[in-house]
Amino acid sequence: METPSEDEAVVPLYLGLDLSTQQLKAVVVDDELKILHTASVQFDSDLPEFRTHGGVVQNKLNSLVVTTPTLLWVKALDMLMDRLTVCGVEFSKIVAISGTAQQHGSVFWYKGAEETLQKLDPSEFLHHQLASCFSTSNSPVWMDSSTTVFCRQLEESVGGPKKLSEITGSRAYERFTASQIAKVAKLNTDAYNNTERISLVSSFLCSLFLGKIAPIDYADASGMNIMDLQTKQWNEKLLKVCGGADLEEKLGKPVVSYTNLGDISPYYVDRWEFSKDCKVIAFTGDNPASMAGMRLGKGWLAISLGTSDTLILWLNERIVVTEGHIFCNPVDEDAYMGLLCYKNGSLTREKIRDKCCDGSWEIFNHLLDSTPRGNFGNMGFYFATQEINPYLQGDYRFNKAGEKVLKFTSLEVEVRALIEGQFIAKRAHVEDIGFDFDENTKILATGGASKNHAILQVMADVFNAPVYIQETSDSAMLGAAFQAKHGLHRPTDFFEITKCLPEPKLVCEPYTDSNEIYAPMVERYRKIAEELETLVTPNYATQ
Ligand code: XUL
Repeated sequence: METPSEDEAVVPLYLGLDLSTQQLKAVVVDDELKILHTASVQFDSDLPEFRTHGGVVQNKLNSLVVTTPTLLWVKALDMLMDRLTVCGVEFSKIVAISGTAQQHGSVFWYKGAEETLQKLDPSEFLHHQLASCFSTSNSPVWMDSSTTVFCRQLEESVGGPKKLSEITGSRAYERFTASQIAKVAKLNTDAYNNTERISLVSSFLCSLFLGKIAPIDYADASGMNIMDLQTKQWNEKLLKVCGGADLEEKLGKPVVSYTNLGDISPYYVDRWEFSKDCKVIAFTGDNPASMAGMRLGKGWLAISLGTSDTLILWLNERIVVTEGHIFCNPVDEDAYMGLLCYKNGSLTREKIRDKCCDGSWEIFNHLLDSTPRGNFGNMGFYFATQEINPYLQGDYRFNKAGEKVLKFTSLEVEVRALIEGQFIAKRAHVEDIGFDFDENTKILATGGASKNHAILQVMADVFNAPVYIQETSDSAMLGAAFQAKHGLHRPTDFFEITKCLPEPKLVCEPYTDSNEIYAPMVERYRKIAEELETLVTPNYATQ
């Protein structure tokens, strides 16, 4: 067999897309997963005709209703393809595509839409051809919280929130897709009846590349409140409550997250000169894709410190949780992932920084470093906005004797109480969601505050585990590109595919007595949270 000359040798490229709330982005990587090109389309500024703010439209009569015009996403893809061309991307070298999108949002395809997708004219823009393909012109997105009544119905239909969580991995949440579908079926019945298929935002974007309605992947399907995590099938009772007999058909059968779905639509071959052999790998939600992008394996826990703090972790087994979410694992179909979201992240940290340190992180870090681990037995929990887990708002301070106090004796005690309190609560929740802490536990810190060494040291101590950081940002988009290569090369394992990438960097290790100090404080937190929560009645509609 002749070896191809250098000119003939094809250098394979992979394309990863990310349809998030405010923008659509793409990355092209080479076979070593090195970034070659990126491009993006900002919804508010690049597509002002849709009049979105932060990529969404808040309903004027009911602020709980938050949507995005579906056609905006289609038009954004037309623009993104142009921008990738301008960057010099050689589409013909792309061998596989995958993608990710904001979770939970839904797209309602009008009758006949799949046929339109199959017969796209390469001389026309997508958004011209798909203009009448949606039975609801606005897609509900994850920021919508208007479906409380449907959430309660879902829970009641199976025997309560715990039972729903046992089946689907989460109790009912307004933003999850099942209650959103139930709302359309009940309140917009004509549109529902005229709907041929329902996609998640991820599988919708995938459909545009596949030229037919793409299946929903297991990981993103776990954010719907309708898939049985055990059997990975839609649950019959829940199908019935949400839509009725035909909902199963409208959703199609879910698939493993790294499924190779086949060849790209001829539209891209003719219009953008993609190879006709380019494969489309199932698209997934942004949190599962982030897990892939961070290459989070067994024993790893990712803590993202941003506007809202988010924890993602690898789970070998699933347990039933009433707080937090269990999803199917996007890179290993036999495993699971845990997701914990907190509303009080950096804004709450900044509030205490402003109050105690004149807005200076330098002073904040100095105060943090000048107090001992364990904070003389003082503990504080600060919820500037209504927290989901625990369901509390306000500031709660406790002294060594466990008495509630209005103020601490010094600013440094307040600063340490905030940071320790945030991590102590997270450690309790991580334990509750079934994560096994042992000597192999490692933490990957990401997000804005992951640059703050003093905060990371407290993280290492409270979790009694080493803390690492990684250079990469845009982990969801990169995860999609890695998944493109992974899906194409199955059965090779995901971590084998991505081992060419640099290892995360160790930044902090826990002191040897950390567990002795913090394990009892985690127990104290559990009791405090339980007592405080019994004093409030949750109004889940705000979540
Ligand atoms: C997770 C969630 C958000 C969206 C937005 O449950 O609602 O993280 O995925 O990107």
